[in-house]
Amino acid sequence: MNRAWWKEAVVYQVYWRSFLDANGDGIGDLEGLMLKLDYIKSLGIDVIWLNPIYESPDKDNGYDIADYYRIMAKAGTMEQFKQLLDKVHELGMKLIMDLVVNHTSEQHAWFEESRSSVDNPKRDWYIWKPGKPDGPPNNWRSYFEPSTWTYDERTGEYYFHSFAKEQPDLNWENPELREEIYRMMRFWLGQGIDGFRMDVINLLAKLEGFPDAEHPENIDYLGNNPGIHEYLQEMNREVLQHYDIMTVGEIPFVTPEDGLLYVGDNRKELHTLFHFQVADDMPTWDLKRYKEIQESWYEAFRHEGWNSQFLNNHDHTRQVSRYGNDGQYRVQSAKQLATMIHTLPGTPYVFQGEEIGMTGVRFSSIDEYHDIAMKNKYKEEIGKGRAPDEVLHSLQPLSRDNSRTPMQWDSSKHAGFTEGRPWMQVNPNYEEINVERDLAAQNSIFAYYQQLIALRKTDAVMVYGDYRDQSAGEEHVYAYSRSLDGETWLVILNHSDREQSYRLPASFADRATNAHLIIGNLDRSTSDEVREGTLRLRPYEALIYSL
Ligand code: TEU
Ligand code: CA
Repeated sequence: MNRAWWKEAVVYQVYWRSFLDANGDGIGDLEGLMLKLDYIKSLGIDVIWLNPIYESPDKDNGYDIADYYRIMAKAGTMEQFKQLLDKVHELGMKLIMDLVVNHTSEQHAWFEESRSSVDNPKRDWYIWKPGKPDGPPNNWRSYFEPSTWTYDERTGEYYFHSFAKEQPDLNWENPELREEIYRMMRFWLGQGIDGFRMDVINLLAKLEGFPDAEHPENIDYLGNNPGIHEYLQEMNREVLQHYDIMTVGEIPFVTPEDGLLYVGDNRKELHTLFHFQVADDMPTWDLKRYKEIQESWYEAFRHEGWNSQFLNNHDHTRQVSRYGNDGQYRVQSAKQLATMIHTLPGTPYVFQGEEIGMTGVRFSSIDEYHDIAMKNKYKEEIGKGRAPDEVLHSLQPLSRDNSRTPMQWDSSKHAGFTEGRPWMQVNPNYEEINVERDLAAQNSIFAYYQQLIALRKTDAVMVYGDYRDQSAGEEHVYAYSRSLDGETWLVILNHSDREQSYRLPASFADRATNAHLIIGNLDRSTSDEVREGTLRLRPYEALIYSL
């Protein structure tokens, strides 16, 4: 396995609008992020991933870009961005930016031209089709709307959008458009950024002929279509290969085998990817499925390719609420999930607030939510005659806003996020869960993350070790080994709120006599139990032994 800095790195995702507001307008900003770089550094972070900061009407929180070369006023100025980048580099960290090139905002000048007439030179930069006599060109569903097509009266045709109607998809078949995107990428790389997180990058190529889908609700026809690898190889040739950067593709609907086509060493496309098998298959914790997913990705990427490990981000409900226990065992389970994410094969991601165990939220009215995905779905379901309360309750657990509430810095008003009125309500639990408290406490979640992350720097086995599941058939215990150059680590995780016991596999009997604890999330004073071969695990206990 080739070594690389982005394999050894730990990435921290900054959803800046909810991070820290420095000017009191209620919205986080670049200035606020600059004030907290030392905090991020102190966690041991190597790379910051910044969600989109480009000029945008903000229908989808910056994922609807109106100008790729400007920074939205809410975030700050280009001057501040340059300062931020310098400071990140001074601290020895790197910065990767979101690249959103599957679609733009409907307010992008390109789209305004494109929609103005059928023979505008930019008509072909987007996807236009005449409808069928009874409606849109096909029956596809979009992520955020019942149809991928919106009728535009000006020219009497429909335009295509994988997401909201305010987010028309670009037509990657057009070579001028592609060249224009590459130019923009070179501009940002020229500023000195260290890579891109590429938004839904596998959606660029559309299915030839836009045939009706048999199961329109699956929406998987939107991605991984023929032609995608040619685009990514061209992007690599034209832009990426000329820089020492990290590229991580957001790749929904991808299987491990197809994943390798995006990140295989000889493919000359991307370095690593986010797949969504966990998020899509596991609304709640499902250890059996999780083990299968890890196993199949490890097998596929064993000799080449590189995975990413995460359980939450700005689209997916906070992990301690969704996959752990955000009540009695919040602290234990937050540390336990971290132990897992940082020891599985791949680059680990920390989503802001995860490092203090921030939880999801249940607002009492739809008016307190902002997420366009949730709001559109709410309207659609109400339109079918369902009861508003019931719809609200059904959408709450996975609402994207669970992860978007402001960062909880301290116990002062609005959690120290803003001196103004926050754009989104803070989670009411901020007096109990906040950074100030964690920094002051011993054994905090934050301190545990620091220790885990530090291990990645000193112990290559954690990054490059061979993976092997050591818990086949166990219902609540996930145990696996990582081995490199004669060193073996055994990770043991109790995924339940009850005591469990775990017997070491017979093959470890000899080694176990020398076992010593590397880290654990609960007090454990001796290594006797593991040496004897059977461990009693307390609720959500996590242990790493060196054998
Ligand atoms: O998300 C795309 C998206 O919705 C999926 O990746 C989803 O998380 C996955 O299929 C699992 O179900 C990206 C951005 O992260 C999101 O915030 C934007 O709204 C969206 O693209 C459109 O740009
Ligand atoms: Ca602000």
